[in-house]
Amino acid sequence: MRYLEDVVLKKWSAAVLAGALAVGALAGCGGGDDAGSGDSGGGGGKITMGFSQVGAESGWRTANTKSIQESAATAGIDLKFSDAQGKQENQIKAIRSFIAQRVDVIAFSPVVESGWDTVLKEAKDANIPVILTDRSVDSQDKTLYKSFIGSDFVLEGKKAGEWLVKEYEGKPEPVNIVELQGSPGAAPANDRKAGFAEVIKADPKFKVIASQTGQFTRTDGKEVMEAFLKAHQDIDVLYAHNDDMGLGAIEAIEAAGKKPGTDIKIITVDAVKDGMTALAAGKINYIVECSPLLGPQLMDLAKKVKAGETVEQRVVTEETTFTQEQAKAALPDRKY
Ligand code: GYE
Repeated sequence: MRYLEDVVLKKWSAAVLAGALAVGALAGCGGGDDAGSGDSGGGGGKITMGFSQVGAESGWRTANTKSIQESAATAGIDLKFSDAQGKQENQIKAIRSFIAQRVDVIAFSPVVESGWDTVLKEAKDANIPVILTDRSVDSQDKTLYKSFIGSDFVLEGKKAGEWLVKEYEGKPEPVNIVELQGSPGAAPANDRKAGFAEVIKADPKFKVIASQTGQFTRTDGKEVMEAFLKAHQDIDVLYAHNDDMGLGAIEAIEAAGKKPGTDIKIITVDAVKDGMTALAAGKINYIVECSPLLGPQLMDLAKKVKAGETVEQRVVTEETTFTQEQAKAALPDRKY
């Protein structure tokens, strides 16, 4: 009995939901440019944005969340924020719930690159525009989202490699590198690895002797570095895909009686305050910046998309790199 009721209820709510979506879609199509369609944000009222965040794995992520929340408030956008705790299935659920709630815009930072076509099609069919922030997806159909705002992660990897090539210029001895990768399948992990590899392959003296994921977290960065240190006596360089893993690895290096920044040279990506502090203190040698302050541009894009304006498919974040000296100079004004 209970089971039957459940089934009926589920079927009933599915039908209502499907109906609501169809009505929403019709309103969207028939009404031309959405502006006056009379749903939650229509008629020039407050825009509602559903945002699905990756999680809270790093200092970068914390700064990114803060940027999005603060700029939504400043822009007068009603933000429905959902934390996926590093799981793609949670993001898909959140996006479906945003569709059911008929938000005006959906934005998300995809945990991994693949596997988004179905849910993105659902959003498109419901006439809800999607903006990708920070990380992209590998969908071939570019009409599934309006814009992607974020960094060029391949370029970041290349910048890391270029510093290394310069640092060891004129020194013919082999350079043994260990690599801490970001979370598996994430765009910044794939691309930072690829960009770095492309640059260092020009000289066979550079050898990546171990490469493993540290999940973009300090804890895993530390643990994996401990294992690297046990397995290899001759590590010259650590390339970590973010500051947090590098900071965890520094603890492991010090615990092993070695001097980070001197015995083992360290390159990381992000340039959050803790990373910059370690760089200024000589424990990291070089940081490639990746800006988490995407909130203001995202809110701007959302307003334009909602107003029916065409927006650029790709907005690339501007960023720089830091040496130890540059970190000392930049640190006092660093906001995150
Ligand atoms: O570098 C890392 C975070 O997607 C650019 O994710 C972001 C990356 C960032 O966990 O610290």
